[in-house]
Amino acid sequence: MLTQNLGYPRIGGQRELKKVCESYWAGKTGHKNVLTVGKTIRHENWQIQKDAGIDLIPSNDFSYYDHVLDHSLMFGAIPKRYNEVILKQGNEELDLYFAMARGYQKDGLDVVAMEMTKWFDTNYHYIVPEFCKDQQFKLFSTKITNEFYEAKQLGIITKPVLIGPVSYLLLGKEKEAGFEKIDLLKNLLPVYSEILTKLQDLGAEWIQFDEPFLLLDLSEKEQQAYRNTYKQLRKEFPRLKFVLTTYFEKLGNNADLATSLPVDALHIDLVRAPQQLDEVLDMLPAKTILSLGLVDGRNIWKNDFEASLTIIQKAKEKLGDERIWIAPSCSLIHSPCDLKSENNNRVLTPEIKQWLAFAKQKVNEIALLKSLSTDNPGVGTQYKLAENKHDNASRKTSTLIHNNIVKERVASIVESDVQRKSTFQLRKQKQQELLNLPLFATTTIGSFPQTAEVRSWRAQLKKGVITQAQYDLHIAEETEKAVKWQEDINLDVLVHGEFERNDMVEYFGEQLQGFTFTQNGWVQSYGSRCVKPPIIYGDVSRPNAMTVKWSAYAQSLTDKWMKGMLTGPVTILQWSFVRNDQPRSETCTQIALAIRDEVCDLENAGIKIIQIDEPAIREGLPLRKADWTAYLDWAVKAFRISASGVQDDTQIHTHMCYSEFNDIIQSIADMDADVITIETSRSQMELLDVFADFKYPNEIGPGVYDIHSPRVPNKDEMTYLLKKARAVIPDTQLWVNPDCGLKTRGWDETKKALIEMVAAAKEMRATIAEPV
Ligand code: THG
Ligand code: ZN
Repeated sequence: MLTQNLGYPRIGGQRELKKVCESYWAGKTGHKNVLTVGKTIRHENWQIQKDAGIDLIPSNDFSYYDHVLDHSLMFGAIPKRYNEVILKQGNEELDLYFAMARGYQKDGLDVVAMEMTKWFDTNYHYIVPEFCKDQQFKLFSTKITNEFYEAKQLGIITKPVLIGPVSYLLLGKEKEAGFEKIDLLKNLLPVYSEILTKLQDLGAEWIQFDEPFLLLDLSEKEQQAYRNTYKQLRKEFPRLKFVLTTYFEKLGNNADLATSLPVDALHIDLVRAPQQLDEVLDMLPAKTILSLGLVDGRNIWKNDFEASLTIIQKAKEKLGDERIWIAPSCSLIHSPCDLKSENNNRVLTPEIKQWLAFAKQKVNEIALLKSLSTDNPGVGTQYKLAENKHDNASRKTSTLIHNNIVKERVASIVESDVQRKSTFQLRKQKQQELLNLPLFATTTIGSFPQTAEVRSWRAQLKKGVITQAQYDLHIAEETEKAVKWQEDINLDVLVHGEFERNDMVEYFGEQLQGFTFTQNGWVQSYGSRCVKPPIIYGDVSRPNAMTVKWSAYAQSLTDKWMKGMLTGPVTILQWSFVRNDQPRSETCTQIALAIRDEVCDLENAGIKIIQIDEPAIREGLPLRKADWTAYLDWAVKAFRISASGVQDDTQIHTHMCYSEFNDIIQSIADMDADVITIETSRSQMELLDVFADFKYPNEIGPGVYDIHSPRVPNKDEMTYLLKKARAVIPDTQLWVNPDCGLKTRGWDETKKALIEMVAAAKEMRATIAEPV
């Protein structure tokens, strides 16, 4: 029996990689420094895993920005627009790499970044490979062999990790018509062969091929691609050993396919899909090793050793000790680094802390499970088992977790709690009477720039350098400035700016019962950007109003309408570490009730426009279509519970910022928000067609400019987009707003852009007054 890990967090225990990269991008440090920090992190990670006793330690799981982008660079899949970046004197491979990730604006060049999108149903984002019709591949970056060699010099024979050829292609995007990306396999496979040859020559024994697409619905052609690919690689490399890794779902109807591929080991996710064990055990070919993904790579709960040992025992009986591996369910990049960094008992209490395991603890769990599976585990090991039983039992019986009032409230939800009092048509009339907004009403999505100064107040408050009262005063002044400025430029519906908030989920987590949070539990979201997901450990309730104070204060500063800003239940769920002792739908409903109370409190405080953001509703969609309906049912219901406590004349907004609505438009309509604002500018309003074709009945604010770039759009660009919008959606349904919140932007560009946006809306209104 061996243990393996599939990937280790690469941001560094103190986010060293983030810090050095951002400092490099700001021109404050040299590229050598970035490479040095990277090397230090790799060495530390390997050492941690070696010390824990992991047998197969991964390499090439490290990345300076994103591992999918690493592969594009490795295969030379570099879009032509970066040619000039490559040629610029003094540019390193790292500069090209970052240019692909982030765009390149210097030396008189202006090259846009590659697209970024969600990694399956996680909060990790990858850089989408771009393929053209005659796409060629050739070995470009040798990072994978360098890192293998680097570890070998430290005395560790690692298991290099590659995204499998089929998944790599399926992750990409066809940038022109006339071909199918999967047809590029024949061009791509020779580069895999070249890499495998080099790795074999350097002494690699095992190669990990990540093939997460084996968990999705596959076409006949894609299935055939799998068969051909692994048949060919097997034939070319009879001596190398392959482990094929699948994660995030059950193999389901691809189990036949996956178990028939000629590999030496197959990894399956038994945390997400424990039910697949029996089936896979039955189907596995006679010599194939089964890697049991038992330790949850996507959550922070301690493993339940007893339960895991039962599974291991079962697999052992069927396959024998030699054909069993123990592993995390997926790569640990979705886990925070080290629980030991949590040393503030007031932030994370010792009682809760004993229930948790972060990446460093998880690799130890994997090694311990192996020791416990031997026939005669030592006394020390047995003690660890007892300790684990105790910790898990203490979680099950803790008084912190259960709140009967919450459970009863969930149980007593009735149909009327899930529905607004009247139909949208009636609500629209009443809202129009009360709000009296113009056509093409202007608003923003909620956040204004989180400047270094605003962040520094929060840091000073945490350190005790300033008092709560001083902090509140700063926030009040910043809010007042933002409100006055919005009045000055004549926006119709104002926002308070969210200066008091860190992250849109963390802020609510900190104020809800049943949630706790960490000081240093960072997880990579994209590139150098990280998030610190709250931990939902118990029944969720809202002891006090969370946002009323700042919203009511902002409303008191103006005669215009102030929009209240909340994060929706599905997004709070999706971006937190969620308890695993009850269905996610149950936890989501509890959050929905808490948000519903907040919505009602805002209304009572005179806030008549309330936005409930749900940017993550699509990301939570199950990977298999067959599971969509069940998810959408409870997710939409949760939103409706949160939104339905108000009077007809209170206007509920929602916001989403992912570009694919085609497949869930019915569910979006079922959410029944009075207004939805969405990201559309980058697709030049094409996205609106879905709403038009569907005859979406409620109001829509299609984003008229992209907030992800510092570039300031002008009025004409925005009227152009608005005219495109009015061609498919009636004027009476349209709002005018940016694509998303403005917290990552600077004030200067924000002000200029919004002034242009208001001018565009005015121009649109003027065209209505004209006789046709
Ligand atoms: N919050 C959470 N998840 C998210 C987003 C979010 N997932 C999708 C999308 N937005 C990802 N985008 C970002 C954008 C910015 C940051 C993180 C994810 C970010 N993080 C700070 C950093 O790394 O410097 C963290 C510092 C802080 O929290 O103050 O800027 O908005 N949960
Ligand atoms: Zn958004």
